[in-house]
Amino acid sequence: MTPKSTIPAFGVLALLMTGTAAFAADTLTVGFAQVGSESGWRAAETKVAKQKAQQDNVTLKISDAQQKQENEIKAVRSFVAQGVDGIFIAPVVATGWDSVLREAKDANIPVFLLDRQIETSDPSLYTAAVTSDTVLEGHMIGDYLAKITNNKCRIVELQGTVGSSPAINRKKGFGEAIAAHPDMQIVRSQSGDFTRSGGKQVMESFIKAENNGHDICAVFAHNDDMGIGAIQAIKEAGLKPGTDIKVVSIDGVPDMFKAMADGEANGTVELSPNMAGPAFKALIALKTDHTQPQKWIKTPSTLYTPATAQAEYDRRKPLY
Ligand code: GZL
Repeated sequence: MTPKSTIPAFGVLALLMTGTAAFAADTLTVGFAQVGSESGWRAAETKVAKQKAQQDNVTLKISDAQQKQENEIKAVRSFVAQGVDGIFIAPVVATGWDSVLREAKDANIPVFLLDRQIETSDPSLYTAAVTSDTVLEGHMIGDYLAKITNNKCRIVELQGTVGSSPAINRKKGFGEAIAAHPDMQIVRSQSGDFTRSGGKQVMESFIKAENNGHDICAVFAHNDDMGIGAIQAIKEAGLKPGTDIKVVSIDGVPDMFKAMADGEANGTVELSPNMAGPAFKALIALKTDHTQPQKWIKTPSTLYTPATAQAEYDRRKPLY
């Protein structure tokens, strides 16, 4: 393991030439403990991370935890043992990170959180989090559903992974938005674990429990993949998604734009898959001139509706 204080050979050349310690980005190695490949958005995040690493000349090592925290923790320990220059974690759940983050800190390896937050007693255990405002996302899609249903709707909710920050926060934001409207209520809520199959299975159970879906006004899915699974369940029940049952969700993956263009869904809030890009930039700045990044590097959240769906689908498809 290279002691963190040494400057790699290439860096020495840079030092001689410029007289200041410089880390050429191609000397950086980053370990990325990725959640898994549970959704189209997650796959896009991984794809973009590889593209950004190439652009920034960073050596990127990605581990797929298959949505298990113990696998992510093992991966972080392995990255520490390898003496990487930085560690990215997309924390599958929000709790249980302090101990392994302390090991990274003791090894003087900066940690960046990507797309999800953690609950910790010591925020110094990570350098920065690159995420969207997931409470705002829930609020935005809740306000939009109120608008398209004239503030009256019996809603079923497909929650994301239990204990994950986006599931906790999107539920909070959506609940705050509909609390303003007494005739809008969530009548059933269950986790579909951010997957299409999970969304479909849970939606099938909701439809059975709600008069074969005739008593459901809308489904709010914490991500597009569960929303797409719900669309399949609604169709198999002989109902029209987008009209008999409104479909709103979050992520902005191409298949959700396609569903909106086909009249089978009603709205989504886009989540940028580019979380690694800002993290690479912040890590390089930290390594080259000790610039401390903001603790929260926030990515934007944008509402999209059927009005622009086809054009947005055409624009996004190549990225995914
Ligand atoms: C949200 C991100 C979520 C996506 C899902 O920031 O963590 O995880 O919304 C993914 O598609 O599973």
